[in-house]
Amino acid sequence: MNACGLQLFAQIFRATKRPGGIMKKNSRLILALDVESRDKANSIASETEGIFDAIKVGYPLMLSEGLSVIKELSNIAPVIADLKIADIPNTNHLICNRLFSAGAQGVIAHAFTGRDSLEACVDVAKRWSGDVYAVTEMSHPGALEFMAPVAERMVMLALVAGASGIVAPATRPERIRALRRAAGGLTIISPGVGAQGGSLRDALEAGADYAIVGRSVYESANPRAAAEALLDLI
Ligand code: OMP
Repeated sequence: MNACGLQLFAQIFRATKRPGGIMKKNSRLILALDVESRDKANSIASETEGIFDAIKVGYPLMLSEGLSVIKELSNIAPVIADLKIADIPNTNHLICNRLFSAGAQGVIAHAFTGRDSLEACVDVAKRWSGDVYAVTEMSHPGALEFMAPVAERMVMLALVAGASGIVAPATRPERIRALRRAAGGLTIISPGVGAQGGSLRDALEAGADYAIVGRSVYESANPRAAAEALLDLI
C-alpha cells in the first residue's frame, strides 16, 4: 500500500472503536521481567502481585527457562510475550501460535516488516482473544537513526493491520505525544522509565496508557517497595 492509501485507511481505522485489550487499566504499570531464572522471576512476580497490570517476558527469561514460564507467571498477571517478532507472515504465524498456546495474552511484534507480517500476528491473536502491540519507535538512542523518521507510518500500519496497540518511547515523551495523535484509540505501552532515564509521569501525561518498567523494580533490593514508589508517582 502506498503512503496515501495507508494514510486514508489509517484515518478510517483511527475512528473505529476497539476492544479494551487484555489488561485492566489499574496501576498502568507493566513489569518487564528480564531476569534469567524462573525462581527469581516467580519470586519477584509474587512479591509484587497486585501492583502490575501485566508482566512482560522476553528473550532473557524465555531462552533461559523455556516457554513454560509464561503459564506460571500468568497465574499472577496477564503475560505479554516480547519476542519482538519480525519475520515473514508464515513464520510470524507459527511464533504467535506457540506464544499464545503457551499462555501469553499479548505479544510484541515489529511493524517494520510490513502489513502482511503484522496481520499474520493479528490473525493468530484474534483466535486466542489476545493482543498484538506493534513496535514503532524504540526507546534507545539508536532508534533515532532508522525508526523515528518512519514511526508515524508504522503507527498507521498498526491501525490498518488491526493491532491492539503500539510501543512508544518513554525516553522521548514528545514522541509519545506525536505518536498518540497518529494512533487515535490504540493502546500505547511505553518502555524506558527509570533505568533508561524516562520519567513515568511525563510518559503517562504525554499519552501513554501503560509504562513498562524493568530494572528499577527487579534490580531493587526491595522490588515491592520500588513498585509501590512508582504507584505513588501516578
Ligand atoms: P528497563 O529499561 O530495565 O526498564 O526495561 C525496559 C524493557 O522494555 C525491556 O524489556 C526492553 O526490552 C523493553 N523495550 C525497551 O526498552 N524499549 C523499546 O523500545 C521497546 C521495548 C519493548 O518492546 O518492550
